[in-house]
Amino acid sequence: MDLAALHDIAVRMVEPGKGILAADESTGTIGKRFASINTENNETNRRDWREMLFRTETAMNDHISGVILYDETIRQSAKDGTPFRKLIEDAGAIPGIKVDMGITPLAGRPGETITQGLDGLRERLAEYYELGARFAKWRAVIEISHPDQYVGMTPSRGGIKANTHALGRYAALCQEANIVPIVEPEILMGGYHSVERCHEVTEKTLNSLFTELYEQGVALEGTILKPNMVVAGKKCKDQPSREEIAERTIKVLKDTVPSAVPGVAFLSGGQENEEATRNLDMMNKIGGFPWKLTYSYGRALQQSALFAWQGKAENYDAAQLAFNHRAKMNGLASLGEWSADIDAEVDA
Ligand code: 5MM
Repeated sequence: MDLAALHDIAVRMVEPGKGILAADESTGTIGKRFASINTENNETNRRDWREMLFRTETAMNDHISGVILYDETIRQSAKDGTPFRKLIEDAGAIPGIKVDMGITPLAGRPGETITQGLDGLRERLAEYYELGARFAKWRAVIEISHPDQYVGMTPSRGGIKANTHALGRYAALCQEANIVPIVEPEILMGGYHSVERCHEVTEKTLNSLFTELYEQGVALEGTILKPNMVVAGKKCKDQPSREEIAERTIKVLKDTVPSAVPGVAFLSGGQENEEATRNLDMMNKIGGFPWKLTYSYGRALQQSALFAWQGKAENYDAAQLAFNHRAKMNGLASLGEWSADIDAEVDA
């Protein structure tokens, strides 16, 4: 393991004013996104969509530090034959790869899931390194049960432990292959739970995660955390203010994440575009923490571009404008320099 090289990549991934584009939707997930714009989920459409993103110059050059790719995408080329890897590198961004193989029910723990993909991971990582990947991503999914459910409430201690253990094993294998691991324990934000409950579960999960990373010999200097923000479930009646979200998220991170970690790149998790930008901005306006706080958004970076595109070549420019805009706004948020006025003005 070359720790200096891993640290260098991790620092570049959270460079000020930049963040990560999560374009690693599996074929099923991209199908759901395409269904929302009545576009067929075939290889040509997936290629055209992602080529449009990777060729958006201002966004890619100025606001995207790295792109998380899916297995199909890291092997794919643009229409003119240029490998996607090269398009990304030419924009000064780092190619990354999703290596988890999705979730399956966790035996013995009804209502909980475990992420698959450890078998054969050493060999897959070696191949992905050859294909140009310098960081990877593994997502664990933690779901909070309904507040009225007392028997079998989730997540259980065992469920958290199983998922964070897998994240630790994945991260150690990545570093052995000189690939920076993004560790993503996502507490889902659907549901009725309160912000207090999300706070409690996020704290337990991150505590367990950093214990696992320590016990499995993972070097934190070469690791990036991709967590959820501390929010209430979407169906909860009492929604916290942006100040409360920012303060609780910073508190949980300070209580659990060692300062050796170079950066925290949040997932958007179903937040509205502007909401995800605004919450990140608020945290950076408050400041006073040892790590860089930035974005690793999928939907919150892509959604407006997807709707502008509608699966049609004639909407290419409109889609690039929309992607540029969201990337620029999130770039500002990563510096604590965003405002709703700038967002509306530049959008217009
Ligand atoms: C982009 O979507 C990623 C892959 O999801 P699937 O394995 O379900 O296809 C996903 O892991 C994503 O990187 C994170 O959830 C963050 O994306 P959002 O949209 O929540 O910012």
